[in-house]
Amino acid sequence: MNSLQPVDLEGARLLVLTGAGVSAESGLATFRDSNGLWEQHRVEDVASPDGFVRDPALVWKFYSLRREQAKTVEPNAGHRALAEVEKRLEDRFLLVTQNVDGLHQRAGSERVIEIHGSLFRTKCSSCDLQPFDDHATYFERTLPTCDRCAGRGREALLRPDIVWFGEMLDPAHMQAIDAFMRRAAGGPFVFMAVGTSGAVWPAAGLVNLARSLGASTLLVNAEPADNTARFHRFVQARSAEALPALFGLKGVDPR
Ligand code: BV8
Repeated sequence: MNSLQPVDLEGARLLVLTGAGVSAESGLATFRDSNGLWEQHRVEDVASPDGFVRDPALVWKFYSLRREQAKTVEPNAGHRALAEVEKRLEDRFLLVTQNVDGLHQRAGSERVIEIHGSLFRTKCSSCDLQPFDDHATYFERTLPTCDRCAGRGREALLRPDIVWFGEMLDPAHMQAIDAFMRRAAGGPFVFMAVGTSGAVWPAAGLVNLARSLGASTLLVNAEPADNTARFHRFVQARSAEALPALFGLKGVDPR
């Protein structure tokens, strides 16, 4: 059913999983669309620990370019609709995003779990230095190093605080998602995925856990995703148009 009739959220808990398609409406490239990020770079070269060891300057250039781009764009009506519905549902709402661009937070979302990390946070590639907010860009060959390691006589590069392929997601994030879903299982529970190709695990498997806990599941995407069949309802639409309508939000600035 492709209609944009509002989702029944009466007394429900709602978990929304977002992907690059939500930020695409703000002008940021997705990963797997034509002309997407992975057309310009091989995943293993710029989004894997081995790629960072092989060519850290290339990886820092890739993420520095994305830091610069993300700073030039604004949240769109899809981001704002999600911030709006969070205000209505409060602790009955959780936003889990694969996006690292910070646009959800800039739109006002607070109950956000960034399961793939954040573009604007940097950490040490070697020690357990507390990751820190960092909007700097690193295009030169001289790359940032960890002062804490230097104080111990070791040289260690700083790296983006991003979950790369082959790296575990933060167990605390997965536990928080699991706890939210199990609390939701006792009553009306809606799981919505928006703007994601369902290609990357374990994010792509969250719909299965939600279904096993009785959720009604809805996919909102510009085209069918790899896991469309796992959703009770698929709305083929652009997220910035669909989300305000599905949440029954009149007057959310359509910009
Ligand atoms: C893990 C970094 C356990 C952030 C990302 C070998 C070894 C280890 C693991 C694996 C392995 N082989 C496979 C795996 C699992 C692997 C995986 O899933 N691989 C896939 C490719 C098969 N997963 C992992 O490695 C994960 N870790 O499994 O650890 C482990 C550990 C050690 C050893 C063994 C196991 C880590 C996954 C996280 C990877 N990091 N990115 C960054 O650089 O940004 S993933 C990357 O893809 C992004 O985070 C992105 O968010 C994510 C998903 O992509 P999407 O968001 O869905 O974007 P995409 O372009 O694909 O789709 C956009 C969709 O939007 C499209 O469908 C389009 O139609 C739609 N759209 C476009 N415009 C709009 C729209 N929809 C609506 N409106 C619009 N306007």
